[in-house]
Amino acid sequence: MKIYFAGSIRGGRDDAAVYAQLIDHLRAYGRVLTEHVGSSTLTVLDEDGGSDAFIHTQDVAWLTEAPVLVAEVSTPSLGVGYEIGRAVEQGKHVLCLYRPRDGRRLSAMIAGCPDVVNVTYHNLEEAKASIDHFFRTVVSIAP
Ligand code: 6IA
Repeated sequence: MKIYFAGSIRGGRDDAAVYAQLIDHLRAYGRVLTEHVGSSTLTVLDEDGGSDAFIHTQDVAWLTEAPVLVAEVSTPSLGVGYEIGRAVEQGKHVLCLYRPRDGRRLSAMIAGCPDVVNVTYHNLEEAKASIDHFFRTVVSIAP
């Protein structure tokens, strides 16, 4: 199964290490098309990925290929929100993982979307267990 993992890039790289761990866990369920999102060397100003138009075209093609989108949404990102919206419109299975922080709330457009499985987690073990539950009960596949 192809899996699209979404995480902040230009929105900020504070959670890059979390993305890498989640991507690693997702590999038990299929091929993660967007492994670069977890890269420890990728920065908000990175210019090695091609033009913005190329990145957009490629990512939308990958999103269209994948029946599942898993997004880590703790660091707000325009790109991640856009990908979630397009995945919902395409009828994908969508899981959003959010780690609460003082003084912040997840966008109502994600938290209030009935077509998204929204999960709040506090540590990596909880996030991984939520991924397992999502694949078992929503996507109906085992690792
Ligand atoms: O607005 P943001 O940049 O935070 O949006 C992040 C989301 O958009 C991610 O989930 C990615 O799927 C997608 N995205 C944004 N920038 C790139 C990108 N840049 N490459 C691929 N997907 C991207 C070049 C990185 C390259 C040097 C490895």
